[in-house]
Amino acid sequence: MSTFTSVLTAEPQIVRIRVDRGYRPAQSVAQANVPLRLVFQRRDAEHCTERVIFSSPHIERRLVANGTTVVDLPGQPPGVVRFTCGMGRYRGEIALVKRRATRVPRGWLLRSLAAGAAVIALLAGIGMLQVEAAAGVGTLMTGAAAVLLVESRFAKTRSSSQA
Ligand SMILES: [Cu+2]
Repeated sequence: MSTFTSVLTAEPQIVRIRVDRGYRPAQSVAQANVPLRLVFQRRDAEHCTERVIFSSPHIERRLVANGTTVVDLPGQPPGVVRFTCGMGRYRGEIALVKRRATRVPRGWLLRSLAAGAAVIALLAGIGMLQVEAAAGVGTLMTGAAAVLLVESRFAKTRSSSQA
């Protein structure tokens, strides 16, 4: 299904970060309260990036030069986890966000979008389309489309974490 049920499993979510005289991406978003697996792919052998230090939990790890190091973090409440290199020169952060509390079935959203389009077409057809009404329906449709977009992004995150 297209809901967030997969989040409830014990599987960690995975964020890949390339380390090459800095962190790419320097900013990531992950879900709060879900274990987080960071896969650092270090492409340099700089002394500077050898160690990575996290703000929460307060841990430090050594990153293999020109290799991959996995760092597992526990599920944590919403907030920002910051990490830096040993000297604090390179910085990165991961925003932990709450997943949507309610499940919104994709079918319902698609029907809402279709209904919104139908209403606009109907009102336009009988010459009653007011600017405000069109704006209101348009806003609702944009909102529904945004939810679909966010949902599919999370779905993508989940599926890539299975790889
Ligand atoms: Cu450094």
